[in-house]
Amino acid sequence: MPNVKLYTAKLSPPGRAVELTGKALGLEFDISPINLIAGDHLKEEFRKLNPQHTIPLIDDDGTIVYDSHAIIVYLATKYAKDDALYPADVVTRSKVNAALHFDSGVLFARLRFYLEPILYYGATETPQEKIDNLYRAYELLNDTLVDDYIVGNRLTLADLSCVASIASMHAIFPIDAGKYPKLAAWVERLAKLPYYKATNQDGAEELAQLYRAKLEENRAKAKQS
Ligand SMILES: N[C@@H](CCC(=O)N[C@@H](CS)C(=O)NCC(=O)O)C(=O)O
Repeated sequence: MPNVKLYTAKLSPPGRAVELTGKALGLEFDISPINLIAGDHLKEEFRKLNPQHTIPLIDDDGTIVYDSHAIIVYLATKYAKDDALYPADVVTRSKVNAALHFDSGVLFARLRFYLEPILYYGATETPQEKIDNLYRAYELLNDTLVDDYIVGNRLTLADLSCVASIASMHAIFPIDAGKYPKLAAWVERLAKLPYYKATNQDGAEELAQLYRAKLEENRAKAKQS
């Protein structure tokens, strides 16, 4: 089986969700690094693969799939040895799907709308509402966590997707375990995965460092002008 080609960046939470899924499935990727700050994703060659110019994207022997949630479902459906990560039972699967949409529409969306103005458009301040929305997202996930994992008591795609966004949020706005105890315990549980640090934690910290450096740079530029 040829390795799946993955266009991604360590900084990218959805990119890390795909890498985490690869590790959980025992899949190797041929990684094609995309530098978002340098605009690699806006080049014609990449736009031909994904007109929406987002990473991650996979090329599986000519089959192109983009959007991390679509990718991880594709990989688990095509390559998993069993249905543990993406349970076949229709009710359980609907719960996993709900969490994937929650990541897409709430967790990653709120993080993205917070970070993008600073990373790409020179913003020096953030409206308080955007920060409040990140904390509300913590609360929503904390309240969702009634078991050890997002769906029941075993790891599924739901966890791998959400933890990529949450780790990035946590590296910028640390999760207060007193306020969000179930969320903090869930992050600690996932952090025990043998591949977690290299595949998720390091990239989340790198993203937080870039965010801090950009904020400082934007503020210095604004002072000069
Ligand atoms: N829903 C998409 C979001 C992907 C996304 O927005 N990726 C960001 C990097 S973290 C990106 O490629 N941004 C560049 C752009 O939108 O032009 C997914 O889950 O893959």
